[in-house]
Amino acid sequence: PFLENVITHPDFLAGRCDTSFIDEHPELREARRRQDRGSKLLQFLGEVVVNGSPGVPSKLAPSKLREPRLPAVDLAAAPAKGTRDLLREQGPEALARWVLAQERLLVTDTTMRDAHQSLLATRVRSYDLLRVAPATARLAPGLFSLEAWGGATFDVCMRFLKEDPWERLHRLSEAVPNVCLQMLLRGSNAVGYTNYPDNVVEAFVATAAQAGVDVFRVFDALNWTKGMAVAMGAVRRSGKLCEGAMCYTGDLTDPRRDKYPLTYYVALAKELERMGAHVLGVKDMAGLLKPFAARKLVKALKDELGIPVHLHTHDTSGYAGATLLEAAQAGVDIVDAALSPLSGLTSQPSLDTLVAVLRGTPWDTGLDQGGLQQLAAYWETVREHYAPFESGLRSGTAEVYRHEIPGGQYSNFKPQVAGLGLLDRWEECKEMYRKVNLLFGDIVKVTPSSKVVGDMAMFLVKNDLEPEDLFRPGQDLAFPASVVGMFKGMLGQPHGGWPPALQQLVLKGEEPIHVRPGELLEPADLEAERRKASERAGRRVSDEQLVSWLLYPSVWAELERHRADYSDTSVLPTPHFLYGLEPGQETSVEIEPGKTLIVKLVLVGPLAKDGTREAFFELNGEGRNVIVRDLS
Ligand code: 3PY
Ligand code: ZN
Repeated sequence: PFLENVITHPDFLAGRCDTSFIDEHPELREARRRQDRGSKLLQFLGEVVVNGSPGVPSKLAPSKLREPRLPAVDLAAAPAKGTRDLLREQGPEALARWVLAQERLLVTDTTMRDAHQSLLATRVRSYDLLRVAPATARLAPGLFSLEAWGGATFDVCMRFLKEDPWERLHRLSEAVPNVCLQMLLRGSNAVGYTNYPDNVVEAFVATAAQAGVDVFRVFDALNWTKGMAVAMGAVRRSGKLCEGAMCYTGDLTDPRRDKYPLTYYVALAKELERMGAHVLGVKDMAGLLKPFAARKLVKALKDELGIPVHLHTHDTSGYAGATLLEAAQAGVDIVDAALSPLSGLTSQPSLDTLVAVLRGTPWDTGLDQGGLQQLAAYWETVREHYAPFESGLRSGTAEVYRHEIPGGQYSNFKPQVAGLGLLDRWEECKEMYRKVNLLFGDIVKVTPSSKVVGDMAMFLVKNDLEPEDLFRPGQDLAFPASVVGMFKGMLGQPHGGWPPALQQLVLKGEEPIHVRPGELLEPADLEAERRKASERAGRRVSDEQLVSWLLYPSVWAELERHRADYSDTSVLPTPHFLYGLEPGQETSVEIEPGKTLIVKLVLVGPLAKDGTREAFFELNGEGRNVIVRDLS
């Protein structure tokens, strides 16, 4: 079987005749493991049927879920050329010049990243993304980019979805050859919640660029440009497009909120341009940029910059559509939007609506309404599969201007609050988030600084404290570790510095740092780390796996264990991955192209004395049973 495995491997078929890929794919030697995939998947399904899927708050009946209808497109026909072709052929500067030369408004579709991060706790699986990706390439080739990677997806992919984010990226990259794939990169925090050594950030960027990311939107959680330099430099060296993003907070229409005036943003934008950004991103992560503020901001930026401006906002207020229109009229080059079934509320405004609204105007996007509609129909059904992850927010609300919680955090903050048993104090938690922001000196709140504000808010509510109680003599509080780290300077420096009294209180005499945390962190010893990860995995790990290990060692190790126990469960259709099967229900699982398993759950046996149950399946018509410990 080894030889057969080797000569049928895609790398071999693609003409790779050096044998190094054999070392990179030790599974070739594991004929028995491969043959076992069916049993492993049955074991997984049996466990989901008996105990539910970990991290899924409630169970839907999989037989009641509709099958998403894929757009009818001819996949044999090559997709029309797009921005990705331009980037590959002419490089990032040419792409940026091309953007500036477009009269139409260009659009980034965020459905595959921020939209589901903001509405469905980042839970959309590769299965659902990849099925529609080839149709997306053909129905919307005129998009500027598809935001499909980074942000919270990297972590959630491994931690909850038990899939490899790198595989997601490779397969998206294959499926969408024509439209730039965009990712969100948290500067020195990469796709994590803490500063990493510079060489880890550099390795991450180089690996992501090679695996298929074309546009890197780089930001810093405190708008501290020093914290962005390493990541931006790495992106530029990779030959991909560097979007340096500044985060928007405060309110440019309110003269009393004067900490972040127009001059602050213009200076920041010019600094990012000087640092080598090919495009300036305006990242309005909470949806605070009111329409008339957008007009003012975009106009000033277009007057002052020589690079394109790309606006990202959230529709939590319900008015983000107006913000996009004002921005378009003020000359913004690119805006973010999401296909309608995953738009609105804490997500981006509706892409299909934007296209319809601009039809026939000078900003006409040129995107095909019918094609977008077909894609939207698919996503409408997919969203139903993830109903337990909905945040419960039902309408746009001006409350966002008060609490300022980022859209991408909202759908996570609520489950965190629930996890602490504070859901009945949800209103108080949102209000405390606001108070903590003011306590911290009115800071930029975006991952990870937003998480710190959330942690502190939950800490105060849980302990029945108000911000002013912190300064009561005799209080000796153990602040959350994330709060201590941020006040120590481990996420960089905020505009205007930290409030000194609070900083002293939190640090309890410890000295804060003022340099870039990356200057103090020892570079990671990449080869020693590779050896450690390889030992864990029982094989030599690739560069990609090494990066996963460097960023999330225990989460990655747990994913490896999951794969060893259950094989690659990302092949399971979402209703079955999340909710199992019902007795009598049958499904087909394509475990690799052209190889399909037919799985039927026959019944689940009674609870045995040893606390287990037997689940009876049919696998390709043959009876199979698995034993599952009942955890209830
Ligand atoms: C992220 O960092 O994941 C965000 O979406 C920030 O807005
Ligand atoms: Zn966002």
